[in-house]
Amino acid sequence: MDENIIQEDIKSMVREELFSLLERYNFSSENLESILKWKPIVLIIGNYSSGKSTLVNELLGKEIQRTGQAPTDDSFTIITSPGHDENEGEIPGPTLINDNRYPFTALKTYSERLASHLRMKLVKSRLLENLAIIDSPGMLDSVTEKGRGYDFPKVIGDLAKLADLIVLMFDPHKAGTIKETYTTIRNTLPESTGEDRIVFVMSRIDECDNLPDLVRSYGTLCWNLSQMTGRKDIPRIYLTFSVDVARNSLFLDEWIDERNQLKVKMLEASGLRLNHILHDIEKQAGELRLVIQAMTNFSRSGLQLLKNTIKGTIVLALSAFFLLDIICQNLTGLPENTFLSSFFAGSLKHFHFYLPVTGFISILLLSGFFFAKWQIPRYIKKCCKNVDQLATLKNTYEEDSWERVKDKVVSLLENSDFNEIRFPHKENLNLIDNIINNKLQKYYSQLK
Ligand SMILES: Nc1nc2c(ncn2[C@@H]2O[C@H](COP(=O)(O)OP(=O)(O)OP(=O)(O)O)[C@@H](O)[C@H]2O)c(=O)[nH]1
Ligand SMILES: [Mg+2]
Repeated sequence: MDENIIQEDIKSMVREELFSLLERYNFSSENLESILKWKPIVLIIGNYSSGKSTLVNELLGKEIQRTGQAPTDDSFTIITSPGHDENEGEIPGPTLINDNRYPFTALKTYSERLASHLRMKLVKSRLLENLAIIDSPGMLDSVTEKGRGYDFPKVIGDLAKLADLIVLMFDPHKAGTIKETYTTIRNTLPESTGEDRIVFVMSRIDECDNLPDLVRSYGTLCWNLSQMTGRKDIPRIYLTFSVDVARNSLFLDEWIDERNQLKVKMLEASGLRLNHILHDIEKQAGELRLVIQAMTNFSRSGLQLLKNTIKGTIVLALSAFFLLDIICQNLTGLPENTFLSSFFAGSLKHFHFYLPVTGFISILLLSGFFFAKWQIPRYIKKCCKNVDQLATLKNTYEEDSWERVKDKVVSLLENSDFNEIRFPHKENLNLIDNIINNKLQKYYSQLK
């Protein structure tokens, strides 16, 4: 089936079925909405002067980005083609983050400094009709958040969530030793994207004087990467150089093809879009499911508590019905004839019901009051304290997801009352199970 049709189908399923569930359980739908609403994205990040902008220009066959030795560009530039009714030109950051047509509104939460270091360039190019490329400021060693004026790794993380492919560039001079690169690889990327969406590149290899020099740089990068990612295997690292600016070197012929393979990989990123969307939906739906499951367990035990209370109340109320007048008679001498003695004597009158019925109703009222004012708040408090007991976790993936969402469950519980216990969470659990087990699987099978 055509990928656009599948994407439209997924979009309407998510908007019609998943968003209302997300909202019900206090999840934001902004992340999913962002990836659903726009085109595929390739994000290029890496050391300053590693050749990011050179690669962009080469890919597009035009000098779109400024290049140069030393940190040249400290802005995020989103490059894509103009829409049907638009012209080539530039959209400044402040406009971009306020325009709902684009998936960058989440960047509003950062300081104005980011908006002034963000722009979109609209460039007519067939390659960009269904693709956007983000060129980013080079990663540096010495800056702090204060220096940049915004939380750089966090912005990279937010853009990485949107991106279908992330090209992470190094150069032989600084093979994985830059501090911001370290933070990004160690912390930011694992939280924002899957390993399969990252492409590692060592560019400017023509600057290695000879093959042993290249091997040393490659080895250093591999070692640094293994320290940063904690992975035991070495991911594929594209060894490339820009033919246009490369120095002449004898050994380059061997690697000339890698640049083309890298470019093809970047241009094919749009093909990864559906997989990315499905993966994000699955992750979000999985987290939502854990919350609904916890609320279902909360509801089930709460209803069990209600049942037990009702049972106890009925026993107590019946005891009060039959025994209250007997107790009163023993204590005060009144009434002269109790309900039971009149019943067995066959002289039952309506006034014999007064005390029993009063006792019965009083117990019902007291019990209702006790349940609402004491038992329910105590039960909710206990659930908040032992929130882990509400989870039903099948594997380590779910255990990790639970850690991310359990605060959400606590906050739902803290704001809950008896209505939350009676709410049919089980029905929502069936809905989310249907989305995860049937609908998403159907879409995955259409991709194959
Ligand atoms: N020899 C050689 N020089 C390159 C290569 N790629 C880029 N350069 C040069 O390296 C310098 C930095 O390239 P840029 O493309 O500006 O690097 P960047 O990663 O965008 O840098 P920032 O925007 O500052 O982070 C420029 O002078 C490029 O001409 C290459 O493969 N070989
Ligand atoms: Mg640049």
